Amino acid sequence: MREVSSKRRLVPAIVAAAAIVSLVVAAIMVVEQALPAAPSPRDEDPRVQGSAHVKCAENEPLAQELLSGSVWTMCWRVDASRGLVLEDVHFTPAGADPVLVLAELSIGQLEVPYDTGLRNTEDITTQGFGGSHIMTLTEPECLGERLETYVPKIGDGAMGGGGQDRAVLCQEVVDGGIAYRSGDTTGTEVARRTDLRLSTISKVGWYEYVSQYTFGGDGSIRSDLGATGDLSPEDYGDDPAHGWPVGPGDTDYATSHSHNAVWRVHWALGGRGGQVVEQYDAAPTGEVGPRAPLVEGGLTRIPREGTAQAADRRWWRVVNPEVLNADQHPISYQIELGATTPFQLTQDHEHTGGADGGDSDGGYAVAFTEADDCQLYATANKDGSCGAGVLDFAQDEAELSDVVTWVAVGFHHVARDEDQSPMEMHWQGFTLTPRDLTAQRVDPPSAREDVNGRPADTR
Ligand SMILES: [Cu+2]
Repeated sequence: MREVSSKRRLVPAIVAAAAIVSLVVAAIMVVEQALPAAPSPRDEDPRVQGSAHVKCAENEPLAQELLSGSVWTMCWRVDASRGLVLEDVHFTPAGADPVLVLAELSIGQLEVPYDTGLRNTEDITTQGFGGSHIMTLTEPECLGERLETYVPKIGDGAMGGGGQDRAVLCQEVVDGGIAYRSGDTTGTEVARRTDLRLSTISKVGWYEYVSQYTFGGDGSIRSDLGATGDLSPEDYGDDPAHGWPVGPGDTDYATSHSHNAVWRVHWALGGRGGQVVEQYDAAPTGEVGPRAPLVEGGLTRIPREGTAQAADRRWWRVVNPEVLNADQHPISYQIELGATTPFQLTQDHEHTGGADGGDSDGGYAVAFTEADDCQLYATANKDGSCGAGVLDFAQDEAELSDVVTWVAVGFHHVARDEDQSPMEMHWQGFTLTPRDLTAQRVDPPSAREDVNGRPADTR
């Protein structure tokens, strides 16, 4: 884009010159445009796949073009424990080559401890979001396409018991609202956006959970867990410190509890391996400038496995330093938690602290571990030989390259009268946002195609 900008600055001179000169210059420019662009490091990198034709082990690949002209492509399957598992997730920005973003994305645990201390469940490892718990979808649950896959009746089907093809995945294109609006003296640029939304419903006890992944036309990935169904009929008391009265008057205190969700995000940005993790922090320096307080921010590399806490103005990113966008910036994705309820997984109590930046009680907002196909669950990991959970996985502080991020997002549920009945859906989740994946927004309107950096007329 820098080359394009410098040509633009030539335009007034060309207009002012003699007609024959401008014709010659224009001819040169046409020839230049017809030549293939010099290959960028991204084009040369063999790990960036030349097309998003993914091969999937179980189901046909999903592919969806959005209003921005960008395309998402990926594989999907249903795991007996984790439910919906998305694999080989590619984003193709409008007019550009596909970029592999994630090797895999799924939930890694959902525990629901009750505030009285009398009950706790680990829904993913004891019941599971797949198998008989994943619901067949009907029209009210899915206005888009309902996709079938084989679902065993018992566990993963290894013990027999049969199964059947059922429509369990919803693929929808949803309105994402206003993508941008920007008016100036030459006019107003405005566009809406559409997003690809994939969802499943899993019934676990009295709760019914919606696993929802929203792939934005802008390259963003939003993971959400929605909870509906009904309050557990067994979990009522009379202590206001542990519940909220949902019956008439001072009766029927539904016990408060937490929905502690941890997602497992296995990165493959620009190809598997070679991923670098960084934490960004910014803080006021204490100095005050002529108009405002000074704030300083910057990146710190997280070279090894460990955990990290949320803090004001803090975020993390996973970078592939070998793959550059057209601005010569390394491509990356940012992990954004928004405001969430912090928690400590019940099974992590025995641990004394995180390996890197975690607080003393073992809780974390995000954890980074080196990928291991045996390390699938944040707690109660089924194959104990490689550790019981995230804190075990991170304990040897291995160097990070093939990175898995564990994202912990809690929801402390204090019931209210409106939760009966059925309960209105409540949501918790996080967003992965592209940072410098492309040199500009993926779909600039033609009038803004040359805006990349400080506008030339203000320099
Ligand atoms: Cu709840």
